[in-house]
Amino acid sequence: MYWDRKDECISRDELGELQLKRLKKTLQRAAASPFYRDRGIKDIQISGLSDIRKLPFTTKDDLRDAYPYGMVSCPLDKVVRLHSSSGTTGTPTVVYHSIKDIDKWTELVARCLYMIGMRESDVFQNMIGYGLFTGGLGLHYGAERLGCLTIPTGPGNTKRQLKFMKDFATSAIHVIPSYALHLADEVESLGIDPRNEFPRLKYALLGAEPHTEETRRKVEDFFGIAAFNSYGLSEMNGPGVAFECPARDGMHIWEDAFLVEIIDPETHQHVAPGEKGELVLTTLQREAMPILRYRTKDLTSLVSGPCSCGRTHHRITRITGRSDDMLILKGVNIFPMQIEAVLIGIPGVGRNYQITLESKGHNDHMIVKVEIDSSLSINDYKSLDTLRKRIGRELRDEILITPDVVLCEPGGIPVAQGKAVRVVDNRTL
Ligand code: DLL
Repeated sequence: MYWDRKDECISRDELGELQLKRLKKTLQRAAASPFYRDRGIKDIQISGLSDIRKLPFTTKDDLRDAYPYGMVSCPLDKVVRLHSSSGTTGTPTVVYHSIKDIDKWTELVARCLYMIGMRESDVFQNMIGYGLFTGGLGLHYGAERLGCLTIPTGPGNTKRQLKFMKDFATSAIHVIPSYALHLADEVESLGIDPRNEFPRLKYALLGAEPHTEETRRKVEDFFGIAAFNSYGLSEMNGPGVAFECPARDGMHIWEDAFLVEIIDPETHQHVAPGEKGELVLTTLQREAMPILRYRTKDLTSLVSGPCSCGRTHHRITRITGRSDDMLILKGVNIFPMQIEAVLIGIPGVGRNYQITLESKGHNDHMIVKVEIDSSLSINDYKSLDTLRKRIGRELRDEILITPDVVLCEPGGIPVAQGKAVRVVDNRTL
């Protein structure tokens, strides 16, 4: 029932001791990186876990500022891999891993998969992006460690996914929730009965973007399987940070690998137990690039009571949103500022723009409405067409998603009374 009973069912007292030991070691390691050296980490004394408050927060901007190597805390010879957060083509946030780091990450993912019931006899089809994104390789290594037959299809090419699912009798799929629904649509439009076509399919692992209980249920009912919520972020390895157990009442967050805090995003104080706030995480085992008190910006709450599965690690509730303006479309992280930066650089673009997100079928879709500047006429169709195509192309290069671009006259977008409303999210997912 457990991948590693000792670690997963450790008593809370023992876990506290282990965390303190690992936190001290982490600080020693972090102090060797230029970034944390400049922050005076070396001089901060930690005698208990509550002293974590003495440490500074780390943000995504810090990671960008320290690019490329400012946060590496071991000789580069020991670094074997880098990953980056999805969606950024500007200065990315890069995370480095040693062999040991990859091994620990793999163990955490294997622990998650074993927890939901997967075993070496399973056939695992990994429909998530390989490459800089952590979703593909992270799960791939974990599933191989378990001994599963692991099929690295990556995302897209739905017809081939379905063929492989049938031909190889796939029993577990890893998929972003919006793509799972798209897959269901495709099966339906082909007139296939999923329960006959994929009789061995048992599990869907859903992660990398927010989704509702309703989406989970839709996936489960359509395929006749169990779907599990999987949470992670590249700064903390990627997938394998928190995962649902069969009780599916919150995601166990692996506290032997991450120190968990929930803070009020405004005051930065810890919220009362069980209250919603921003998740802040500290790596406890990372060798190549320890990260202290990382502001994930993800909003959740901690469930600290015992779980029927017997694991002692606390759980976090489904992520309900973010404390910043990051959008996640088709699993890709996008900041509205990236869009603004592209638009500003294009001659003919006016003062105002607005981003609308919609659900098209089960897919997310982005419409970017842009005012033209007064040097252009709304009747000059040829110039407008060239401008529209250029905006589409440059946005695609930056955010990796092709939006619909709609041009309008100067003043065509209503000016908000207070803060500009840059994003209108009409998605139903
Ligand atoms: O999305 C890692 C991952 C891959 C997780 C595959 C799960 C499965 P990033 O690209 O760095 O890493 O994006 C991390 O995605 O801060 C959340 O805002 C969001 N996110 C990830 N998983 C979930 C989830 C990967 N289950 C950011 N529910 C995080 C809601 C999620 N949001």
